[in-house]
Amino acid sequence: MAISSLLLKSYFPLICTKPSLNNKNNTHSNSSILHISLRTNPPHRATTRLSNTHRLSWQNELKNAFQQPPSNQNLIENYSIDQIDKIDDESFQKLVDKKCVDNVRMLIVDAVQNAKAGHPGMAMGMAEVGYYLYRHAMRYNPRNPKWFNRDRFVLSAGHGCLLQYVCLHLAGFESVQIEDLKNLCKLGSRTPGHPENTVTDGIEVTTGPLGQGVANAVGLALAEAHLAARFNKPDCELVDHRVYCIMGDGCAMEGISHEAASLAGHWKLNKLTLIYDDNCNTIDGPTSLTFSEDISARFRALGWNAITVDNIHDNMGSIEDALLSALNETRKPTFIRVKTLIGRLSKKEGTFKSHHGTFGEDDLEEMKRKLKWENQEPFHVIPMVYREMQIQSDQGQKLEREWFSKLDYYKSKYPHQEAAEFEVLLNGGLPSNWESCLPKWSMSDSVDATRGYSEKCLTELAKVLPGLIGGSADLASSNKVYLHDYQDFSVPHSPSGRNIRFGVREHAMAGISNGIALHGSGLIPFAATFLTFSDYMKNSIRLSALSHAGVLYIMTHDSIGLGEDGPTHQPVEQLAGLRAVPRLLVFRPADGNETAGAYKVAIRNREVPSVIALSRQKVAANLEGTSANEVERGGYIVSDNSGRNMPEIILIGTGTELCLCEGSAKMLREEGRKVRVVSLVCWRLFDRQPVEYKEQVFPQGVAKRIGVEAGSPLGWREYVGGEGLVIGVEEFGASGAYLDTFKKFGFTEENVTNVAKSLLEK
Ligand SMILES: Cc1ncc(C[n+]2csc(CCOP(=O)(O)OP(=O)(O)O)c2C)c(N)n1
Ligand SMILES: [Mg+2]
Repeated sequence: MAISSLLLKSYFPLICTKPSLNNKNNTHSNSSILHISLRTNPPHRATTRLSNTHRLSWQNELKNAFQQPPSNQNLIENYSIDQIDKIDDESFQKLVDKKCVDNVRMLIVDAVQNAKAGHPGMAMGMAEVGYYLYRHAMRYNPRNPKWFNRDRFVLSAGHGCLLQYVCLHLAGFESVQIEDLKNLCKLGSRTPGHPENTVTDGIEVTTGPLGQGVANAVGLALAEAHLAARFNKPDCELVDHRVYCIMGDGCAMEGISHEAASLAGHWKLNKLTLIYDDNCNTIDGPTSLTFSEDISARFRALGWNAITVDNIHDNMGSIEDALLSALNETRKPTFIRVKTLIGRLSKKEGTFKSHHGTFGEDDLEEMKRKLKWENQEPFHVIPMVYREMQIQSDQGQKLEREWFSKLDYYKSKYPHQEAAEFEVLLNGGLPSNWESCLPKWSMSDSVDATRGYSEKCLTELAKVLPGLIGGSADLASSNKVYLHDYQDFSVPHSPSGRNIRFGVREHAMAGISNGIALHGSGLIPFAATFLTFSDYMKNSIRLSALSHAGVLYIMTHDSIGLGEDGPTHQPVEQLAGLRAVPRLLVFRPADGNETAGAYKVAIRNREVPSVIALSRQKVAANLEGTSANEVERGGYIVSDNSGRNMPEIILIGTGTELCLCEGSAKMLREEGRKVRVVSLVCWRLFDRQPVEYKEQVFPQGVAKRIGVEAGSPLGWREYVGGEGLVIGVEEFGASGAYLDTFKKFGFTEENVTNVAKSLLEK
């Protein structure tokens, strides 16, 4: 039996009285609603019970619009618009939905025409889906867009953002007014060319680079599954929301979506629903040029529940059936492949020409004629459309209120461990005085690699930070990031586990981590791999910074000092590239204490991602003169024998090369030289210091400076100045024992000393 008929059998009446209206232009009351009832188990489709006032207020609008039966004749049986008052509620609602979708499409067209920019194709093709989600399926409260238990929506095909902006507007989000739709893509507007979570309330994550949103959605769903397992009680489900994500052909082609989908299937994230806009077109032409695999079969093979909706434009109810199937799925994420026509309504319908750009005047007229929209001003909204959307948002507001009562109950019933922890998470995940857990090292402690000191930091942090969760892309033992006191995140066995096994999937790891961070529930994700493979996840790291996702990137094997694995594994240009990413904090700590200091700053800055670059080779636990606290300044004086005078030379190091600078400084000082050593552990933080402080560390009068870092010299000129020298790596490294490799590229105390002497003698 078809899914739809199975579900139709489970219909049951649900009457909801409408709470009071707010500011929208209508005066109707006591309507009942058609929606998916999520509050029954298993979820059902609720039947329509429309009040007379509600019907009356729509009647004229519909009569005018549907003089002729809509092209989709199967919408209602025995069609006669003159008898609209006799049409059953469900059919009536279908006409209402159709009219609302028409309005959505026209707003998209108006916005593009007005801005003379934008991407209407996907937005018009997916208008039914977008409308349906915001009107009938999702739980959200526009009056509190950050309500914890809201459903999360991700538009992985970010170029289609107009669809989301229009839906947010109609649903009553303050962040998108008609004025904002008119300002599409304008500088400073709340409706930028791709959705940005830091600009527009109601946007959960920043999307645009195709495929990223799929990984973000997996991260959001993981966060939900994890928190539900940790906090829900048989008598109180505090964490219970769904994640909806729309992806396009481009997302389907990008590798990151495959990596992320593979994990979602493996993790059985059944509350994740991915809706694929199968419109057979991308920018350059039809997908037949490049894409011929059976994508549903691919998702099925990855462990997903895969459904196809092939006549959405004619039958909006088909998406409802698919969403119900997703709701009833308890072991798999759901993939809904929706066949759509890109640019639906326009003359360019079904072709890649509608992907972006405006419409010709004749096309515009034709579109208006088809929808009986000729007499409407641009950006017209039928008042009852607001009303429709408000039904859903009112429902969301009610659910939110109920959730807060639930939270009160939870706090009274489970006040200790659970409620206290949940409260910490809701407040951002940082309990007071958490920093004091960080280990401290003294000069008598045995040597280790900075990745080893990092492991000790993580072990302690996990005990005090209830939200610390993360893992590695199959290098947990090399990166030393496994939280030994905790289980793996694994469904169904241990979804409360805090070790995430990402497998060899760096790109998805970073995208998923962004989703976890932006779940906004105090989870603090970390993601680890070798520094050289940061390139595989670079765009996601960039998005962490752009979208204020405080992910900790723990990148070990941070230089040619990793030795034997050779040039393929030896990072050279990565530090320079990462330092160039705006906002991103890149730390390269020199010893145990600087490692602890890096964690302190990275974790404290919850809206900024950090890279902590760590060594494989061993260094002192506490190099004399270093300080965990000074790390927040980004650079500081570690040692100096010049007293009140200016030093003759400054040796500047980061990470494992700082001890080379110290060793060399010792040799030079023995020869009577006045030498200063500076640790430049985080360039960006140092750059932000006051001019006086920077002058104190690097006095202009001291032009003889040497930068020592086993990586690309790019960027060092800023610190060593015009007369200074840089000892860096300008090749791809070499396979060999650590000390041999270091020697080959000049990273020895002797070489640093010789270079310093040559500079001093100039
Ligand atoms: C990683 C990435 N590569 C390229 C682009 C540029 N781009 C934007 S939309 C698009 C075509 C996407 O096709 P599809 O997802 O099918 O969207 P549709 O044309 O159907 O709207 C491309 C290549 C991008 N945004 N991200
Ligand atoms: Mg497409």
